[in-house]
Amino acid sequence: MNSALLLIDLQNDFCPGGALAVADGDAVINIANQAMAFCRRSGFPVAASLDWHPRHHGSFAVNAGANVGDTGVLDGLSQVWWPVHCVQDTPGARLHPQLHQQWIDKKILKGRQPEIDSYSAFFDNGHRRQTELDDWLRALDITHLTVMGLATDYCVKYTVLDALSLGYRTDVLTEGCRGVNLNAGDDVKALEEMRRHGARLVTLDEMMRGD
Ligand code: VGL
Ligand code: ZN
Repeated sequence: MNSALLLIDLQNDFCPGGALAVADGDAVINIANQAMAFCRRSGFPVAASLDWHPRHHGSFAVNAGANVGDTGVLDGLSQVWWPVHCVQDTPGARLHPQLHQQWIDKKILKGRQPEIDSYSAFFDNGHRRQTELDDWLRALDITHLTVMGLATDYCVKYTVLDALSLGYRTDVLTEGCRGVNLNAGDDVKALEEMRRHGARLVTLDEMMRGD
């Protein structure tokens, strides 16, 4: 079985001090470094997604004239309004400085189209366009993914659900995930939803043992 590691949005804006900070978000950087070190020893490739929005992105509350955290409609799809975050080429959009990013084999930039959001690293939220990720994984004959990152209840969840529907055996490295939790417990619910759809919830030890 050919495995790959997929790191989701380990960017400054999702870490404490950032524009869309996830509580304890920076605690997962060390887990990502350990998981990447294991992958290098095992010959498994590492991909990382980055939320990469233009300044006029439609998901930003200020651009919609709405309040952060409320829900509205963007191009026909339900949309949570977010603070301005991960604007292309700004410090907030950079990968966390402690992440060993020289070990990343492929970066996937998402959320670049202003009229649609893109939580998943595979597709935009309307499943209208694909990123390069699936083609890249298929070219390497990858059948098994381990996914971790920020945030559990948005980008990790939608990436994992798409990975499962694309046919990947998908493990979620739970220690490496933290949630936005607009509502208390959203992270736990998201993990349960991923599990129900066929994902396996694993620890770093389990990943490294290869069970
Ligand atoms: C994310 C909200 C908005 C995420 C990205 O990475 O989970 N969440 N943009
Ligand atoms: Zn975003």
